[in-house]
Amino acid sequence: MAKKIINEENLEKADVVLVSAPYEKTASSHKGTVYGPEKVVECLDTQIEFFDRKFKVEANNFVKISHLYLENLETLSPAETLEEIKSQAEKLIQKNKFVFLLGGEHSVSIGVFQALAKKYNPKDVTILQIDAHCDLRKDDSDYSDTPSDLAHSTVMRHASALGFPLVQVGIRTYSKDEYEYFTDKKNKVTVFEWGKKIPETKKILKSIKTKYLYLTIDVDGFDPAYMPGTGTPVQGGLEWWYGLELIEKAITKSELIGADIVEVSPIPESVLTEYGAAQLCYTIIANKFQKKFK
Ligand SMILES: [Mn+2]
Repeated sequence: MAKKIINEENLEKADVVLVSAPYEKTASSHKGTVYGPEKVVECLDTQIEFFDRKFKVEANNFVKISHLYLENLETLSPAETLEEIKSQAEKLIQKNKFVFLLGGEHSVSIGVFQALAKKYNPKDVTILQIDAHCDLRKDDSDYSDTPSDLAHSTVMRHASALGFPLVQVGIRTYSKDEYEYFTDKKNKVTVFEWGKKIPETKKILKSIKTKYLYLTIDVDGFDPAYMPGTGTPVQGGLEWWYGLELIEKAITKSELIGADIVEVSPIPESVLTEYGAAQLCYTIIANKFQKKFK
């Protein structure tokens, strides 16, 4: 049998569990993020090179990676979906598995945030978010006729309410309410906006002050040239190597306790987005588990 990146069938034996959450109930417009996880997993299975250029090893020889596909999420309500993700993540986290969530729309991350908040004090965990959007809305009443406080544009407001300090990178659009929220110091949100000038990575790293780190990557945080397949693209995002450098350095600075990649919405003309997401996923795992490479 040929080797695979997803190389461990038994979740109990895994170091990392990729959790596929194909869900997009509250997305601003149905753009196909429900197909994101299976395309990313397909790329991991068939496209991504095993050999890691930084560490000069085949990371999948050292790290056991399993896959858990959450079925039927589209038949559940938003609240039921988050409950399902939370309870699955909680079980894995209790068994000391590294949960790597693949979305789906960004709201799926809320379930993992809630699960992490049971094991860790949120004050000790910075959530580093790569995203074009703050996702700090209280609800989506300004653009939806059926408002929900579980919409993908509210995900980081939930994280903030749980007590996690937030560092947001790549931000280039926000509402008045979001602006008021993140400029209020007591909310512990540090925003690095993207524009003509971009901050040095060391400035971003300096704003991560906790022992632990969680990474949430909305692929629209990257420039659409690298990640074109996403529901709400915005011009002028993170350059690929900049993003990788930031991620690698952040993992070196604080202990990474979980990660997600969300809002992959595959488009027929290009596999760049799912390929990029799969490469990020494998690279993050390699950096996280680099001590095993001996
Ligand atoms: Mn976004």
